[in-house]
Amino acid sequence: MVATVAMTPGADIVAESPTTHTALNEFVSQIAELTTPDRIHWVDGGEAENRRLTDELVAAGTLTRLTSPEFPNSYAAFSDPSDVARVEESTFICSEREEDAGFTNNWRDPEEMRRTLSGLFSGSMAGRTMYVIPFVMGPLDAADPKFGVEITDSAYVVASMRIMTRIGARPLARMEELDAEFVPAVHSVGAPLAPGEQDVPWPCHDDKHIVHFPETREIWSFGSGYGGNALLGKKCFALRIASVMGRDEGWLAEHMLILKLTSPQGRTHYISGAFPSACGKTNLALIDPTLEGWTAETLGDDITWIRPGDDGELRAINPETGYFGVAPGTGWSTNANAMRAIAKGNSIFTNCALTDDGGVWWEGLTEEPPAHLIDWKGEDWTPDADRPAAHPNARFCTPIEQTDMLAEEFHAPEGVTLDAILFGGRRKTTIPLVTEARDWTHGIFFGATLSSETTAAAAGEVGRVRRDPMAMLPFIGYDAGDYLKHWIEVSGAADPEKLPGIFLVNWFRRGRDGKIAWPGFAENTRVLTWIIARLEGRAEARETPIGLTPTPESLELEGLDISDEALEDSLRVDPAEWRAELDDIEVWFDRFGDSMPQPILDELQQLRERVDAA
Ligand code: GTP
Ligand code: SPV
Ligand code: MN
Repeated sequence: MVATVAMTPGADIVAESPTTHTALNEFVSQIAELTTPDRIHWVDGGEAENRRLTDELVAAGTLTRLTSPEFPNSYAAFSDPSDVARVEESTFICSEREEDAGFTNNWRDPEEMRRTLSGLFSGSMAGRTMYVIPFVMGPLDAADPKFGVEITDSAYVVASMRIMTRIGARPLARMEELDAEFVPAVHSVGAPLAPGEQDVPWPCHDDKHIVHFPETREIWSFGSGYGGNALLGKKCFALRIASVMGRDEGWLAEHMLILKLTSPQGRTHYISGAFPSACGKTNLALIDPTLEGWTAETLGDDITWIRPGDDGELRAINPETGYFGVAPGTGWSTNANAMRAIAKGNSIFTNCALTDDGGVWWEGLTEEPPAHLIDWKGEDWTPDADRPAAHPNARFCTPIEQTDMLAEEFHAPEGVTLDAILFGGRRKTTIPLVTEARDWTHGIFFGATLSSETTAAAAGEVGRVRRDPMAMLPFIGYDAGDYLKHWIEVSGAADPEKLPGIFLVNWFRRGRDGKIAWPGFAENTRVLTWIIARLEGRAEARETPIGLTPTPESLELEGLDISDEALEDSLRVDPAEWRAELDDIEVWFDRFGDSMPQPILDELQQLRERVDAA
């Protein structure tokens, strides 16, 4: 395969291209003409290429090679301090009609945005290499594989995409064979180099634009090199654009983990869960059950595509192949499965701290910090410093195949049948540990009203309660009311008997002592087994105005370190708290205007009546 083409005057991009895919060659030619890179490199995704790119990134100072045997074949990256998380304010949905973007998105007129983008991207790759990354989201042998091509001027993005999804020669060959459509995704850090100009380790630009054209299924990202802003297969494609594809084709693209649980009797259950960013998906996806005889295996930790199957069941796949997990809080005591995967190496750590022995460290990796570190900003750090050593949104990027507990169904293009869907948020008050929905519509109401305190995963204030429907607030690529309608419609295409149960969970509620009441992490096993027992008709539940909650006796609590008060605090349904919650939900629903589906409004009305009667 042709690797790199120098863009000398008169270079024939199409003749030098490794593919006969006409639309792809046209796309690459157009973007090269617009962004004027020095070279074009077609990414094959192989070992040799990766070695060369990482060597170059080390030479450029973007990556630091880790020498500690605890992190084999792994690298640390440090971003510009201004480029550390998704930028929701600078993320745009440019549908033809404003109402198709809905109130949860920043809408811009597509024509106006195209003018802005052609200004921003014009010459933006000068002095740099333009990488062409063919990729597929989900297994390559899927019935209808979803291809994309990311063009980027960041080798860090190439190395990260190689971990996060299936890239390179194989998807390209299949794309060509099928003459398949692909999502064109253009990414530039927005830092052209003048001849002879010295590069910086983390080039980026203050004027960030993360742009989606839902009708033409295009992505344009400018100015950021970080995570969801730059790895365009992830949030931009697999959630925002895929949600629009799913709306048109009858499936769902969701911000969910997928977990397989096997009971002591050998019965298997598949559970997906939507929690907002930095609210516990990766931790739950990698749970080590604390109850005898139960085993957990994972299929995914961030994104799930769900389609009605041939027999009326809902089937789920993970379109990704890696973790881009929150590092702080990840350690042997909280998430040993993640640590085991990380220990196998082949990882990129971004905005963690460097240890003196050539490893990385973040808050929570070990109980006691090392005596000296280089913090994520490159400064000396000692435990008496009054700032964290790793950025709160520091991430590990690690291949999912390094997970010991990976379920073999991860590779199955047909996916797995979901038995339960969890919606969860980070709430200090109001929301009990677990509540079962009475039926599917009630469950969609749980999703529609999901709320959480904001985290460091996105730029902006941390700790403010915001509504986050299905944990998809920053990722729904179209009108939020239409999205809820689509959830109702997808269930209509399924067998009502086979619909998964829906449960609202909250690991973060505070008790009367002000501390998080529920031990959480691995002990969430006890919530999962209650959920499964409910699905199998084996567990008691309390009828409350908001849904079905566990009686203390129905939870398997043996061996759990929790006081009676803390347990009561985590399970409590408080009518006064719920009256305040209802007022807030009403304000939230008003924002949907006419697009809120009537069945969800009816749920609110019924909840109001039940709470008033309590
Ligand atoms: P994104 O990758 O941003 O989508 O995040 P995520 O939803 O995968 O969240 P993750 O599992 O990485 O957890 C984020 C933070 O929540 C970490 O600091 C965890 O330590 C904390 N956390 C996760 N599960 C629990 C839990 O059960 N209880 C408590 N108290 N904290 C938890
Ligand atoms: C999230 O914010 O939900 C993430 C991290 O998973 S990012 O890839 O940056 O979107
Ligand atoms: Mn996420």
